[in-house]
Amino acid sequence: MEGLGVSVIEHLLLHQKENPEATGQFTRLISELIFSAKIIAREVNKAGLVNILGLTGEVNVQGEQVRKLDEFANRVLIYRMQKAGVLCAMASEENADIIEVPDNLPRGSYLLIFDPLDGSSNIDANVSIGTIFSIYRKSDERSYVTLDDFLRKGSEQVAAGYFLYGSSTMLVYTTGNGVDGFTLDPTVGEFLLSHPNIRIPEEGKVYSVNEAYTCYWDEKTRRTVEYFKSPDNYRGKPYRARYIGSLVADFHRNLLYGGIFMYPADKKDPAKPRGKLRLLCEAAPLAFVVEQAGGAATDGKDRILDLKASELHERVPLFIGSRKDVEMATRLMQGDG
Ligand code: P6P
Repeated sequence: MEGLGVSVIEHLLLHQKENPEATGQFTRLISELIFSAKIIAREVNKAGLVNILGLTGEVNVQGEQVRKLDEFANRVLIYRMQKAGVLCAMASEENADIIEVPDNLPRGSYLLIFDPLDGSSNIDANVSIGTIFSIYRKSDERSYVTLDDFLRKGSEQVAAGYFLYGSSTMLVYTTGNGVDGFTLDPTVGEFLLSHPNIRIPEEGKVYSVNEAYTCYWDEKTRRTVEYFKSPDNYRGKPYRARYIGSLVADFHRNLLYGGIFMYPADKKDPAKPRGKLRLLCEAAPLAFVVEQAGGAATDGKDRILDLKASELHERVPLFIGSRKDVEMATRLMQGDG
């Protein structure tokens, strides 16, 4: 029936036979993520109206000032996902260590890694921000969880995606059978299928990078970025510069329109020689999404999904987006361009 729309749970069940992950447990996991995102979206959308903006005065494991919405989103996700009965443990960008499900609560066989509110430095300016999530299945029958359960290759993810809190609230995710986008219809409180089978254009017209750091890049990085600004690239004209400074917003625009997002290694912070973005809760989930949409993601040398994290908050350079653009950037970063 026209106009009634397909909710994300209906969509998941419709494709149940294609999705080995679309078990009752997995559907419950996605449902709880959605419920959490609706609560977060409610606060994000009224952030300007209540005193939830500004800083808590605390600092998170990344050494970044924690804004109240960051903290709120983290608390909502941990609280709801612990009660969902589908996880054995989780990890948050905001927490130094893994978060186990308490013994008095039901457990499942999934592991969840998330960035509760990425782009938080933009919260006060009403710029789009997002929640990024990555889902693994526990790889052994042991009842207990260790850090090693999380230090996996991104290719082992069973699902990944993000919520984007912008002009509308969207959910974009994959279970390994392509990428679908859902938009929250606030009048019915449901995420409805709005972008079925998203495919990223093979080459883009946009490059996204913070060029304020040019002075901190090595020569290969500078040459790679210059390529996209030059009329001598394979398009024969410069790419357009677009950089929001909110990863989910920059990624989502490039996913729909085509383009490349780059956060290269730089020398601005000796504590972060591999750049600012995290492998497990940012690069790996977005790499799964972009590859399932026909794009690519590398660290300037290797495929992101082939990288095995050695620590929970490992950082990684990120070149992600349209396949041809990422392949060219990676060749240039290897001095082969
Ligand atoms: P910079 C936001 O803090 C974030 O983690 C990503 O959302 C965004 O892509 C990046 O940092 C922006 O970093 O150094 O350009 O301000």
